[in-house]
Amino acid sequence: MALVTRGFTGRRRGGPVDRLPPGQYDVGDGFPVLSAGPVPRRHPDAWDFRVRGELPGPLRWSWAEFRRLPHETITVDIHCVTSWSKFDTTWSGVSLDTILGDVDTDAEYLLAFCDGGYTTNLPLEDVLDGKAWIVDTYRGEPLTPEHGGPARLLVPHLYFWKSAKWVRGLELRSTDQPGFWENFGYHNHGDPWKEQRYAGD
Ligand SMILES: Nc1nc2c(c(=O)[nH]1)N[C@H]1C(S)=C(S)[C@@H](COP(=O)(O)O)O[C@H]1N2
Ligand SMILES: [Mo]
Repeated sequence: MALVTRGFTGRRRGGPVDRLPPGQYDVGDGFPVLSAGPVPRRHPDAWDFRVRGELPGPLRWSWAEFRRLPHETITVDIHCVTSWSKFDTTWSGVSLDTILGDVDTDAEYLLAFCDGGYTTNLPLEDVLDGKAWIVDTYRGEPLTPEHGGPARLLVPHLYFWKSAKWVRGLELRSTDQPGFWENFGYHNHGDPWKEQRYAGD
């Protein structure tokens, strides 16, 4: 990608300043690693992805089955609550519209669960209609363990703590249950454009 066009390629907004939510800075080419604990290392053969909770029966995909689901390539800006933002990150993965497309549910929320025990909660309306993916590829390469490989959730319109690394599944719920950081005082929703960093913001 040509560096000279950097910042002028935003689809939603015109220039780099307009792409930076309040209180954020552009981290540039760096890609910080932020994890609350050790990096779980799981071989894809021992990985599966599950949808459980409020649906007629649980769903499960092995790694091979997951890899065969239709993948999309997404280029998005990401925003960490610790104030770095990174423009034009390119991922490939399966839309949650695909994962949840045939699910008959009255649930309005989900709790993503992960290897290592991390969780994060989201309203379904924040993950449907092209807003969230389970990604297994970053810049054309398999997602590294540090950044959540074999697969992570990607919800780029919310602070990056909602993009759960090492994700193993989604629990569909009729009630909202705060996840790991949400229980530690971070905002329940986490919209960077509204600066929803901490509970009460
Ligand atoms: N499982 C898990 N997912 C996680 C985290 C974590 O500690 N564990 N940290 C979150 C936070 S706070 C951020 S900013 C991003 C960091 O992703 P990165 O390490 O790929 O930059 O992952 C999010 N997903
Ligand atoms: Mo974060």
